[in-house]
Amino acid sequence: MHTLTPGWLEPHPAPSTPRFAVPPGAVDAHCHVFGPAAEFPFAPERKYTPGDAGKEALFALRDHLGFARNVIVQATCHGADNRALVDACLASGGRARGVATVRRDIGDEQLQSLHAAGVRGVRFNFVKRLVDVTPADELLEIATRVARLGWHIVVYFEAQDLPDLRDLFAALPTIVVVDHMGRPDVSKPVDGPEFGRFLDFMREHPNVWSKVSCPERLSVSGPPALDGEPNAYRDVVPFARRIVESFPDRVLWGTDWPHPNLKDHMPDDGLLVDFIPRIAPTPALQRKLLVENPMRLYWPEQG
Ligand code: 0GY
Repeated sequence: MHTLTPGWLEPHPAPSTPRFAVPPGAVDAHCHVFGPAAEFPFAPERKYTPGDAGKEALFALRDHLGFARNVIVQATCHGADNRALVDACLASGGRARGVATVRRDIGDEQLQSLHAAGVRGVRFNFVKRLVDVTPADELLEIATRVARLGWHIVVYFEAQDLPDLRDLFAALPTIVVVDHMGRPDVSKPVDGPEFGRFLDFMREHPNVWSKVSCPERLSVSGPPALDGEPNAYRDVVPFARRIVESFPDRVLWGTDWPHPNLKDHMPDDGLLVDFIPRIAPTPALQRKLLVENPMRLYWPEQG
């Protein structure tokens, strides 16, 4: 039995039914599975130890919130051991695709078998509290190999690190999907230089997409998505909405269930879904964000 990271918060036990009905075929394009550890042990090099959050609970949440599909993203607590992710994708009956973590020593046959399971991308994580640094030449080598499979790269970094990383990102030969808007400091102005740098980066690189996810992680002022709050995380809205309206064909949305490493509160996932029409205010934008864009990236054969 693992000892959980002190202060670890479990996902909301009874998420509300969203008031916002997601369009038919909607995709939750950012979520995770953790373990169960007895079957899929966590990686020795992990920086945190979560509670189990397995595929059954994820698929039950998908159905409760009204989503049709999931994109399951490998979390750092499982390192480059993608077994829990693969197991969940295979168990989903084609309703989940995956984003894996791989190292440069992975064989071509292993890559093929990840593809067969439904993996369509690899995640490079640059958040220092989550991972040790991987050298840029290793990342470029991996990106070149997975590009041949038609995969893309998902990158997770914090806003202040973009200037150091942008040359590497610009060299990636694939679509590049940025997690959680590049983690802007939402206490700064939406028209200020830091967020402007991110918008410029997207403008200059048509292969860069953004997940407009995780207001619960980015919000400074709240209020939290709890107790029926209809106006949660209002400081994040202008940032996400700006990206959705500027780049409507390059945005994705996800719950981030089971919300690793939150310290303050665990959001009601139903209220997180109610956040969507505030950042994508028209049915056309909602369809792009929740259906057309993720289908193009993860289920292109069904387009
Ligand atoms: C997220 C965010 C976090 C964790 C991970 O792979 C991970 O461990 O992504 C975080 O702690 O900010 O996207 O789930």
